Parts: sequence; structure tokens; C-alpha cells
Amino acid sequence: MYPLKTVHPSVPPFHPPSHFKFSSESHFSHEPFPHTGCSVFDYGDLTFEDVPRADWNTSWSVACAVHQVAKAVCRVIRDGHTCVTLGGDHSLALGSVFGHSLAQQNPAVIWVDAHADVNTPLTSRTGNLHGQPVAFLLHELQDKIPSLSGFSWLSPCLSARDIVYIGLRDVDPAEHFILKNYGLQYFSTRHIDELGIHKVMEMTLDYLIQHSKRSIHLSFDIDAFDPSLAPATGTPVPGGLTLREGLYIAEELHNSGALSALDLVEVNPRLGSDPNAADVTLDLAMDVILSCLGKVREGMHTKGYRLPCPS
Ligand code: 4U7
Ligand code: MN
Ligand code: MN
Ligand code: MN
Repeated sequence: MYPLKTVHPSVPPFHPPSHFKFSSESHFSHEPFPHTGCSVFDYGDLTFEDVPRADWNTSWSVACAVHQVAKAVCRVIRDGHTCVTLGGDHSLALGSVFGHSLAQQNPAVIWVDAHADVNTPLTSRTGNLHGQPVAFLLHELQDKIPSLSGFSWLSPCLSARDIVYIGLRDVDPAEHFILKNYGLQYFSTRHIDELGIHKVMEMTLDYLIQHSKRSIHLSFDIDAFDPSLAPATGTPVPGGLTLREGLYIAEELHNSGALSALDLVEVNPRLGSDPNAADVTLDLAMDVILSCLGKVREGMHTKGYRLPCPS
């Protein structure tokens, strides 16, 4: 996973500060991002300690890794730019959302996912931390979260009213209890069927940013899409978003002008039954990122464009 930094062409070239700790292989590219008018600075991969396979899902190893993500995301946003973090599983959002909240007061979170990821360590039937990040981030659930090793740096930074889910269709009973009893706003795929994605986005943005100038954090789990479009992911659920619905969400968030951070998570190129699974999933993830950064489906042209005339 690695955060990227985007700047608009009018912004002078950016040189990462020397105290910014990334791997020695990091490279900084000033290449323009295709179709978006943004420049991209690739901060390179974060370096993580090698963890024995048996410890992969232990809280300590995840906590150390996401703490690094938090610090990196905070730095990129503090510099005033949009931070793109690529996963990796969704537990990274623990770090990216927390890091965002250190850099900017009270960000709003839009969680696009088949799942609510709001299990607590005590309700989770799988033990997967990527099914729990929202619970760790919510003030209202703190008395339900046991203290886990490695997480002392993390404190809750979201209230139930700060988050909207889009795309839910596989919600565990305890998660459903939490959504209902703590008043979390969500649009399941049934709500999208009923209202249409246009209305869902209008209601989402009205609810989160109508009366405030807060920034938006989009945490986009690729399994929000239908598995036929995004097969290379760990927990696919049938009946997901169409390509057009996913791109519409991304375009609307770009149009809001408030998007400060984007996680694109749960892409796993090793998964998926046919040989094209990884490629189609990666292309789809790329499409979402480009749309968030300004790519439009109707096409675009540069300001000074002139039609060629016959000589
Ligand atoms: B993902 C699950 F039980 N709810 O807690 C769990 F169904 O980040 C799935 O959204 C979590 O992909 C999925 O393990 C996490 C399960
Ligand atoms: Mn998720
Ligand atoms: Mn998911
Ligand atoms: Mn998953």
C-alpha cells in the first residue's frame, strides 16, 4: 500500500520533506496522471516489519502497519493535497481515516462497501480486523472495544453522524444492530435500486457536507462492485454495484471539491478464478481512482485547444 500525492498543474513541483520516512526505493514522479489534469507524486511503498505468517492477522502486526499508514496519510494531507492509499485489506482505513483526522478537523467518511466493517472484536465471527475498522474509529462504540495490543496510538475520531455507507448487502446481525441503534446512515444496494445512485449521492452529500466545509474521506472497498466486475477480492458478494454506479459515486465526489483522501482497498491480484481476474479488477480500481481525480466519461479537452484547419 502506498499513499500518492496529487497536485494540480499550477502548483509548483513538490519535493517531499526529508523527515518523511518512506522506503529507500521510493521514487517521486512528476508524470501527469492520465485524463485528470493532476500531477502525481508516488511516495513509494511504506516499509513494514516482516511478520511470520502465523501472526499476519494479529492485532500487533496490523496495528504497527496501520500506524505507519496514519502518519503517512496525515503528512500528505497536511501538505494540502489529496492522498490516495492503495490496499491491501480494509484495516488500513483505521490508519488512513485516523491520519486524515489528525490533518483536518472532523472529516466526513463515505464507506463504499458490500460490508459494514463495524464488527467489534467481541462480535466478529471471523476475527478479521478488516471487518472491524469502523468500530475502532467510532466514539460511540469505545466502551464495546477491548484494548488490543499495538493500538495505543489510536483514539476514536468519528461520530456515528460522520459516516455514510453505500453498497451494503452483507451485514452481520451485530453490525445491523449497531447501524440501527447508533443511527448510522447507510444506503444498501436495495436503497440504490429504489432511489437510483443520483439521489443516493445527493442525499449523502447533503447529509455530510451541506452546512459545513469539511473534507471528505472516501474509503472504497472494491467488493462494493459486483463480483463479475471485481473478481480479484477476498470477500465477494453477489448483487453489487454496476460500473456506472461506481463511477458516478467517484465523479460526484470529485465534483464536490471536498475529497481529501481516497482509500482503494481489497484488490487482491492473487484471487479470482480466471486468468483475467486480476487485470479486470485492477483496471476497475484504476477507473475509480481516475474518476475521483477528475476523469469524466463525456471526455475533455484542454483550454487552448484549436481545431486544425486545412492549409
Ligand atoms: B471487508 C465479515 F463475517 N463481516 O466480519 C467479517 F462476513 O473489508 C466480512 O469489507 C468482513 O472486505 C469483510 O469478517 C471485510 C464476515
Ligand atoms: Mn471493507
Ligand atoms: Mn467489503
Ligand atoms: Mn474483504
